[in-house]
Amino acid sequence: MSAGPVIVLGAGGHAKVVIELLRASGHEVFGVLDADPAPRAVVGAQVIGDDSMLESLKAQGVTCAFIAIGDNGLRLRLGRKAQKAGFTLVNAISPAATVSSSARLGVGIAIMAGAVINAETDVHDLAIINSGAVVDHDGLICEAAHVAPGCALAGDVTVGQRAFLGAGCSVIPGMKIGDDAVIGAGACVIREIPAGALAMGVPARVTGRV
Ligand code: JB2
Repeated sequence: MSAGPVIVLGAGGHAKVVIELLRASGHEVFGVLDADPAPRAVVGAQVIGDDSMLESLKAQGVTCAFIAIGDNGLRLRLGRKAQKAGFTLVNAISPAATVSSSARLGVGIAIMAGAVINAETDVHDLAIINSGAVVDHDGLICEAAHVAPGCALAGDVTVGQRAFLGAGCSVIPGMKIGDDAVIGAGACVIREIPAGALAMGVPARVTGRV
């Protein structure tokens, strides 16, 4: 499955995982752009410059991009910027992930190995469903949210835009986690979490604002 070569934005830890994922899902990685343009390899893909190269890449026929940056707000901004510049955001979905045929996926999404997306779940643009995370039926993962490794979301859970669920969180059915909320690793969410709240613990309690 190749929509043409893909330029990856970001050369950090997340990019390592994403580049391997793109290759495993049949994409050719053209190269990497980073805020630090110093030439170097990221799991075998070359850093070729910074984001100012986007226009010249399009002229070379590179029209697909992937934003491989963990920061949710920055990933969303760069994704929209790349789309405005005429790039198609591809998805990076591990062949070792299980995605229901009734799930609805946006663009620019990473779904890592071992993740499970169950029936009639929506995953919006630029979200990350990290390794081994489970999103049960009727979930709603909004734009640029990140569900970290090993999270377990029961049915009908909403994760707001740019929200972050730390590694190993669990969430009981029907809960809503607001936009930009941050849930600490290992927390168990049994009440709704307001937008912009920081919550942690078992059961999760709001301890502040992000
Ligand atoms: O505007 C930008 C920009 N700003 C920062 N454009 C481009 N093209 N690149 C940018 N960067 C680059 O993103 C930084 O120079 C740096 O190389 C990279 C971020 O790397 P870092 O290793 O700090 O974070 P990450 O986003 O790759 O990974 C985080 O998120 C993942 C989901 C880490 O927390 C990981 O552990 C986590 N798995």
